[in-house]
Amino acid sequence: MTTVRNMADLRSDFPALSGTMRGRDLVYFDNGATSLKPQPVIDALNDYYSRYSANIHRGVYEMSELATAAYDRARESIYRFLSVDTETGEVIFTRGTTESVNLVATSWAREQLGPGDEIVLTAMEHHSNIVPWQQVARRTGAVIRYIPLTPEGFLTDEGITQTIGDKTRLVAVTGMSNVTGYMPPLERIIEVAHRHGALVLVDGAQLASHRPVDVGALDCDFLVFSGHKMCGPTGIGVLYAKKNLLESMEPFLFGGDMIREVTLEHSTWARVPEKFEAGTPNIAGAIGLGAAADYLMDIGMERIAEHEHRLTEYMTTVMHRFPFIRNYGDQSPDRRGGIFSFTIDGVHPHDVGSLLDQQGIAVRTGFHCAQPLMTHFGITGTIRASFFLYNTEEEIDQFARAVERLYEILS
Ligand code: 7TS
Repeated sequence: MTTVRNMADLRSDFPALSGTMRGRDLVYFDNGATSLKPQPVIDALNDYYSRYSANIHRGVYEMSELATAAYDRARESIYRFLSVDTETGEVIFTRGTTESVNLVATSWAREQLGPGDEIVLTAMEHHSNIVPWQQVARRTGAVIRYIPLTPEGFLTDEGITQTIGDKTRLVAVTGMSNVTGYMPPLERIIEVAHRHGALVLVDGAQLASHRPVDVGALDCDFLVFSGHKMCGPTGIGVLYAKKNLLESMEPFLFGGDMIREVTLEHSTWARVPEKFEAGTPNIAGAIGLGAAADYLMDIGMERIAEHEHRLTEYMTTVMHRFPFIRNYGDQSPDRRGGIFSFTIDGVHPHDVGSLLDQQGIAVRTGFHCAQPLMTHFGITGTIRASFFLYNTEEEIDQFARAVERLYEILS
């Protein structure tokens, strides 16, 4: 474990931050899309590829044993990251959030749901937490219901308790909106769902990288997230699930490594988690993700959350000085992650994004894979600045100056 480090010193861990974009010092405000990678993660990948890039679970030689041990250690890092009780919960490595949702949709929902059963979602979900459930509904006859949103894009207790009922079998909800940063009251949703005998899947794609998550305390049945948004590599992610569910579920993919015994006629499955990790997994990705989780835990997720909280408050103060911007999902700070989405009167978000790019500032513009939420707000897109541990108030000042200048040019 490292000693407590000054947040400002952490910037030197991220090689990309000393680079430029369009000839300017990079200001990276697109962490909602993916995060930059710190040197320990790059080193872990490099180490695997240069020293022991053997396959796992099959070698009788040292290099393969090293790779297997590193892969297993990576899973243990995720256990610690999520405070998993391994008696009752398990972590499956997948390609990312999207694949994890599809795994649950295919292996649990398609098998378990029938006509009239209800799947409860919200209209603020990322498409990857809507489209797979639409497919489940189409194939099983299950019905999708949405917890209503307030005009600001929030949930109310009334909406939650009136939408989740005895027909609900699954509630799938984001832990943090990737558009507004709004964090739904997960504890309450889980309590209400469980009271009605329904399971809960939390889309942690934004939450897990920015807030401490304790799956035992939360008591969610499934939690999904991606490595690349939390300082890890692309192509690797996690499905956490309660063990009894995974044991009763059908495998998602079939092939090598997930079997116990194969005959010409039939096959039996390995134990969880191998049952859900068919084929050669993303070994390097898992090792990199384990290093990312260790890195974040060394800094402390609470500290990261506090830092982003300060940045978001500062951003709100600075940006609300401009009468020409409209901020979406502005809310009480305790329900808000490090995301600031806005539009500028009379200006297309893409034009803002392009001019910011010329200043070396990376943001995302558009509908952010959340078209139903855009429809709810009556807009086609926003400009989104999303923060992480390495962002600073100076960068926000620079951003605000750039927004002010471009408004003069574009309006
Ligand atoms: N759920 C949420 C809440 C997300 O923000 C994203 C990605 C996903 C699911 C899908 O994750 P993936 O790793 O499987 O693609 N969100 C974004 C974004 O906001 N900008 O780019 C990707």
